[in-house]
Amino acid sequence: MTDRTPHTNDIDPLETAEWVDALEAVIKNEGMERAHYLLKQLSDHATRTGAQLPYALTTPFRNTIPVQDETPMPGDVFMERRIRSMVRWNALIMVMRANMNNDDELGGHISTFQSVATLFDVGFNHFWRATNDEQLGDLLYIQGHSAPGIYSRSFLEGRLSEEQLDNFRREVDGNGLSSYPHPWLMPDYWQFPTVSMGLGPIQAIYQAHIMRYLSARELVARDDRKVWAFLGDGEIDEPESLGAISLAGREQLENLVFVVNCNLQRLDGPVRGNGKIIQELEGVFRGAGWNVIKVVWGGLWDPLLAKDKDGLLQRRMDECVDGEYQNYKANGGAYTREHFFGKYPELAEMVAHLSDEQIYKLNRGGHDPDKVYAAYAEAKRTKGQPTVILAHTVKGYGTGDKGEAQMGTHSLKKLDKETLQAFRDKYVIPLSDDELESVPYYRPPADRPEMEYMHQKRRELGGYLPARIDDFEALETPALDAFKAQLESSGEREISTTMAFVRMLSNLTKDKQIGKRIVPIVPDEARTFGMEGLFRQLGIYSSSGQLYEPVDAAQVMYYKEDKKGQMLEEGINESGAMSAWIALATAYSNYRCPMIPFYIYYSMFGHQRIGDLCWAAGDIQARGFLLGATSGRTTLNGEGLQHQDGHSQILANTVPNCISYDATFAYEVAVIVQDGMRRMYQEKQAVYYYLTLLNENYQHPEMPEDAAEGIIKGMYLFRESVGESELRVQLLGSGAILREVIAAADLLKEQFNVEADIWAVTSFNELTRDGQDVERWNMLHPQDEPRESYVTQCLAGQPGPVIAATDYMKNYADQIRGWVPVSYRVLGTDGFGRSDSRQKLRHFFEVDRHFVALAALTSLQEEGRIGAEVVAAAIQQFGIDADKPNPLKS
Ligand SMILES: Cc1ncc(C[n+]2csc(CCOP(=O)(O)OP(=O)(O)O)c2C)c(N)n1
Ligand SMILES: [Mg+2]
Repeated sequence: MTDRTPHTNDIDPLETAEWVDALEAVIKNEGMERAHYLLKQLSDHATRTGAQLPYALTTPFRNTIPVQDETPMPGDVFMERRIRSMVRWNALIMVMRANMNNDDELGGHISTFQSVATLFDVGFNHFWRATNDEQLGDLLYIQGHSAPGIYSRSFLEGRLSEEQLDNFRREVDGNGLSSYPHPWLMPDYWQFPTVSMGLGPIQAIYQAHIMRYLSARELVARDDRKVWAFLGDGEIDEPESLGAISLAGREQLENLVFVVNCNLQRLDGPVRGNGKIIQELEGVFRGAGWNVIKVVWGGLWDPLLAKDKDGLLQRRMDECVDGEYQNYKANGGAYTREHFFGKYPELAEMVAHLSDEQIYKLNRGGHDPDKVYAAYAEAKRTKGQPTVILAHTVKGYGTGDKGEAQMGTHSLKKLDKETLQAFRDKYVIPLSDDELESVPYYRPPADRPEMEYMHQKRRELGGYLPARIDDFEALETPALDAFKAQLESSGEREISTTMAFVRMLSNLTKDKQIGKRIVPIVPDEARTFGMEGLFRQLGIYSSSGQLYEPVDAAQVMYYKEDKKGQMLEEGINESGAMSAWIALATAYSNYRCPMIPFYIYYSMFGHQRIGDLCWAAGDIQARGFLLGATSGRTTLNGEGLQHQDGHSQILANTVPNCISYDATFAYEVAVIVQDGMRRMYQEKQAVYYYLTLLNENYQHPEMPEDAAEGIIKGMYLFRESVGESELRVQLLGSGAILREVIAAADLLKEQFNVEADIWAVTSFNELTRDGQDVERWNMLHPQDEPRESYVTQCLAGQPGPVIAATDYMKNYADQIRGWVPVSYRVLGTDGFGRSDSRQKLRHFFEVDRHFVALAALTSLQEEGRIGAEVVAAAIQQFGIDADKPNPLKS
């Protein structure tokens, strides 16, 4: 198909034709490869002579795979169409039923699945293997709001009942179906939470990356398993969708396939009304090194394109913008004849023999199973590159003039009677008009050929999908004495909890049972945390090994990249590192190979920066450790407002199955990590851990006897007062501020004759969860002996008021107020951080030893144990400016 269209800027059309003819002759006689070579030579030559070549990352708006190269679909097209029609039907009906005859406003989506149905169907029938005892299956990231269609297929397969379909979005009473893919709610079914737009694509990329990592380390066999991710074209605007595609290109992740459902619309309107999303994405993905397969036109266009000798039809296809393409589908055949073909008389002539109906039916590639099959087959064959399939579809396909390509189609929840009838007719569902009154599902008897065909296809592919493996073989995790070094005093040596942790981690990698399963992950901060020793010890995973001699090769701890590297260095990319962590933290399910990932990062760039991934990690039942290093608003001293974290603990507690701790001493870190491994990998509890680490160096005492249980529960008596004084207080502290609390206790004793018991609180969050649980139980069991929260158990009967101080917002410690049996006063670091010394910052935020002591004296004054003048004197003595501004407002 030579483009002989006269271009206005063509000063010598004859010469142009000669060049084009010459190229055609080469293609015909010597093949495409030779043509490529010659063009490359011409291009190189032109560049050498200084010519500015036109820059083209995109190809014309048509299918990448020429008709003659399409791999033919092996199945029974008619059978598959009937199956697909039934899937479409039940998907529509379940959403309609969820929104009929009730005021529950349950929602659901019709139009998305109707646009993507063929793309799923071809995959389910021909490509996607399930996991079973013999094989690990392909991994599917399903476009979240197309879930009704996936349920619908499972219903036809007999995996879901009619009652379950009726319970779509009715989950509370059990036996319901979740609105979107949520492994937490359907642990045997959904594998990946995708509905928060953008999280599916980035997780899929890192899943494919981790798949390669695990096989490079010989933990899981490398086979031709693939990760398939379905995305909306609107979803592509999320930074997470495109932000990591260059990694996939660079790492040559041939085990990754993106399918972008380009129905040209998002929720409010067109994705690119004034442009072409498919063309834009072609350029973007090609630039990132992907194999791009455009599936733009269906087979009904093939005869027309074959007739397009002068390229005019192609030109028309190229010049139309997406807003116009939406119009053609919304307004039908006559409109398309007039506005699309009618622009050029030659094109109008070309379709003169077609009826309006036939013009309307000229289909888009994503609705043509043959074109889709050819694209999938090509993706499956592709080596050395990830593949993106850009499939042109129609949003609300089949829903008539109420839904198809309409602006508001995303929110369509029901069809009127006539439209439903038309939908039934279009898809030949054997239900009468009368039967339609009850908006019924349709499932033929099991012995019908369609049913047998569908089961047969899945048998060939190893079982049904989606399916998630919930169980795994428990690991033998180390006992506490494996961490002997951390349980002992550090003596004179001053270290940080980060250093203590890194030492533990290093030792864990040498553990005979679980060493190889440990994966340290960093986003370009290993040196910050003193982890550079691990570079050499473990090697940094790199699919290409190390192709250069590192500049520090002569040093002991040189920067060692290695094909079998154990450590993951993901660069300045917290979302990517977190996605890698999630893939490893769910390897127990997706690879049947439990891994123990430790992702360590600047705590401020964790829950705050990538909170939605942390939330998804809860949903997906990730098991592993997140380490928020350089934490504490006043403990990370120099860095300032954007770095000083005084709230990640609060954010961590928003994830229901995230267990969070703010440790002070090395032995606490050891107890928490040891117990975490036991709970997650031995007891198989569906939780993950968040632990804050500090960069302040100090001496660490030996673990007090019997402290372990309290460390895990959230608090333990660190030091009991032994003095005789009548004036007594209970001091609570966590993280670095526990040390200020200890200093305050000494101050109180020496200068004010106040005795203090000191409680180390490792987790106000865990204490709160326990307290709330107990309170709830008591409310529901009024006639039973009330239970007592752990906080109350610890503090009841202890003399004096209670004062807590942490390096976090006051809310953090304040949460336990309800279970503190006496007066309770809380200090914390509300407000924006800033750079200065720790001492100055702790004074500024009012959490240093002086403020702790002042708070204790104030509480004693309130109880009438000391006079106001004692407190006033203390303020003066501590050099506190009583009129200093509130740090919250400074
Ligand atoms: C992060 C995020 N923002 C917003 C939404 C709400 N939302 C759900 S679907 C949708 C439109 C999706 O359009 P597209 O990706 O093109 O999918 P289509 O339905 O067209 O296939 C929006 C905005 C969401 N789920 N997640
Ligand atoms: Mg869309």
